[in-house]
Amino acid sequence: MKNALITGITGQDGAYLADFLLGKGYKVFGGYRRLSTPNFWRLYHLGIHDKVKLLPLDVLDSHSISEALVASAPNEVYHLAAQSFVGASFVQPLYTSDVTGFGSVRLLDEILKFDKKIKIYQASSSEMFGEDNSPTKNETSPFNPVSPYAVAKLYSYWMVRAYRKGYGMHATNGILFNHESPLRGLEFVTRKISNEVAKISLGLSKSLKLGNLDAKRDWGYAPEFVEGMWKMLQQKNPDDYVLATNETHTVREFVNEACKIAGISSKSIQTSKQNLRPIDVQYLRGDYKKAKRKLGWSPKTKFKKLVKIMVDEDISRWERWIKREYFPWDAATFGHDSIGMKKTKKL
Ligand code: NDP
Ligand code: GDR
Repeated sequence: MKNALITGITGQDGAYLADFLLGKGYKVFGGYRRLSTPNFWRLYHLGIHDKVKLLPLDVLDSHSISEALVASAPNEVYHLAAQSFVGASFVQPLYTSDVTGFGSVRLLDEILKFDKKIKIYQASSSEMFGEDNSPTKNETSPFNPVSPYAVAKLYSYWMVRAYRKGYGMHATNGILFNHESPLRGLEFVTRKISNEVAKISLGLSKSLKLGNLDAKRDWGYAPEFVEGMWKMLQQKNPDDYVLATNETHTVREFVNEACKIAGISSKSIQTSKQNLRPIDVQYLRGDYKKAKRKLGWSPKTKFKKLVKIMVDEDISRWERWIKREYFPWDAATFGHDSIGMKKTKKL
């Protein structure tokens, strides 16, 4: 039996990857950072909270990383932990550099000291390509990062390559384009849309305020992308791979499709300057030919199906909430301004 350590197991990808690896017979250890209120809803949602071994691991703290390595003795480490929200990286550039940039090096260095044969996956990002006019991006496309998040990710990307070449470590960069799901965090645009459109359709909200509606993204389905991460670490040699769908759509198209599915008018969608970034990547579309050729990986869920999965699930959750059903889910504790919330009894 193989052991896997996932940093950032409480996030979208961490939860899906844990589920996938359990299905492959792995013993799964998950690093989480201590919060005042634990954030395990995704693991409960997938029914795997008691199947994974949770270990305190904050990438700002090398000691906690080395303790987690000793406790898990991993064959494979999936490094997913990050300050992953591009918008927040403009407000917290130093913190983002520390967590998303230096955090990876703390991990690489502890692995080098502990056992350099451990295979490592680094969660690199399409955001690293930044502003560039080429129609699609692959593993050889130039990087031109424009956000503090992307700069921090690019630093980690190069450090992974330096440790790979310098110390012969099996360290791989997965350059993943946006991938979404009903487990996506509420601040990211797809889930913000699916959640609010679901509420509007049930009379629980009146409007949705967004930012740049013209931005284009290559959106895939997260459970398929975590399988790609695993495939990368099953290769004899480490390398870098793009995972994407090779389709691109505007935020506006996502809104329109979501409204159509929920049966509401897209007139209730507004834009607000508050949701604009100082600079935004306008266009992203990935070329996953290398992953297809070498890993046998291809995306199955495309744009319309993805939007439907997300909107249907958020409508179903809010319907259950209206019926006073309690289950693990983020949105119920997120906004307190909905009409439905006022109906709840005070504790
Ligand atoms: P999430 O934001 O859902 O998850 C991020 C995880 O990192 C959470 O578990 C979070 O914990 C954890 N984390 C944050 N700070 C620390 C810290 N200081 N120490 C330890 N853990 C920490 O991201 P995703 O699951 O969507 O993405 C996974 C990774 O892939 C990230 O690195 C992201 O940047 C990258 N990526 C994501 C893409 C996507 O489209 N989803 C595309 C390309 C790259 P907590 O729950 O406590 O906040
Ligand atoms: P992104 O995802 O920045 O691509 O990073 P996000 O969903 O935040 O934004 C996508 C695009 O939508 C535009 N947008 C808005 N975004 C948010 N969050 N909220 C809004 O109200 C809104 N209105 C318009 C954004 O400006 C942007 O153009 C994600 C993260 O998962 C990263 O960790 C990952 O590396 C990249 O995807 C690939």
